[in-house]
Amino acid sequence: MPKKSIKFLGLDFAGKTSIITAIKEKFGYIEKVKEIKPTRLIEREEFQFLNLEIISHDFGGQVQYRDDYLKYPHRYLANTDLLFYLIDCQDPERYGESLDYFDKVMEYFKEQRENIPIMVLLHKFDPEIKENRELNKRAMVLKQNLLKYKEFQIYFFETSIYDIKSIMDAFSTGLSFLFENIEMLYSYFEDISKRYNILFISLIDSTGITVGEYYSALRLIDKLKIYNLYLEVLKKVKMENKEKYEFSDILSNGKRFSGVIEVLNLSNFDFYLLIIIEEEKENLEKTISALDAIEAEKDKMEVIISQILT
Ligand SMILES: Nc1nc2c(ncn2[C@@H]2O[C@H](COP(=O)(O)OP(=O)(O)OP(=O)(O)O)[C@@H](O)[C@H]2O)c(=O)[nH]1
Ligand SMILES: [Mg+2]
Repeated sequence: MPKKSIKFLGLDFAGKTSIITAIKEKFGYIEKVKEIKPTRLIEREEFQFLNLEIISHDFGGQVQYRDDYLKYPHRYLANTDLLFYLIDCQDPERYGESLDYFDKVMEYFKEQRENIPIMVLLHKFDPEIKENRELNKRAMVLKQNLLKYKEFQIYFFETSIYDIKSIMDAFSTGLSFLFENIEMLYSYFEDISKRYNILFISLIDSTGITVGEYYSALRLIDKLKIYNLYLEVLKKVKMENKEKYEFSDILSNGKRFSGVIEVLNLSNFDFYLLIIIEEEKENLEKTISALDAIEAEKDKMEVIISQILT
């Protein structure tokens, strides 16, 4: 099985161990997160994601450890496939220190000519302060500061442990870079979304990591609603050992949607396929036949997944 090494870096107290815990648990982790102690040196963990063996490294961020990493960067940073860099956006007094650390880490990758994907997480962007102007201005400045690393593909995310979707989005996007042909799935989803008027389609692995998704003009609030619904349904599907689960609800614009979550086995891996379509008023049959038509596309999905995994 191919091995991939992912690393979480950032200052102490940035929230690295917290988000790793959130990713692992997905629900009911807040109490657990509150008990997390500062990480000593590096915590290594292994998990499987589709056909990849992922080795995750949580780099303790206290200054004595940072000094060590930067003194022997080759020992710590060589063979990285994907980097998550967390900045505590609620602590502007330490932005300078964090940018300085980031700079030194990037210096190493630059010297090695390792053009790895970098996910920068502006973390602790909590729901109740998301709209705060001061915070958004600061986030903008941070992003501008990071534009100078032109040779790298840097992606920004605003994350919070109080919004599991924000964390899973950042994590899933990062992992998707580990697959060369992932674009195939994206364009396929875009294509069927247009053909069947799909509002949202997502292929999720059995541990809750999104492999690919596509959504047409959905408001954030609706995305969150659908994601929470998905988590709930996921619990039910798992507990009741169901293969398929249908549901229906209302969007923030008052329109009704129908959804289905289905367990699919593609290329010998279990996935959940989540599809949301807008309900045709007084024409439920049309909605149902659209869902059936999408189901008939499974063979195509199988082909695409197998190509991505080779
Ligand atoms: N408000 C808020 N607090 C958070 C969030 N994520 C983590 N925290 C808090 O931030 C503190 C530090 O979290 P850790 O996960 O231990 O930070 P770390 O980056 O692993 O720290 P080191 O292990 O020392 O490098 C804890 O008190 C968490 O509860 C978040 O999204 N919002
Ligand atoms: Mg930690």
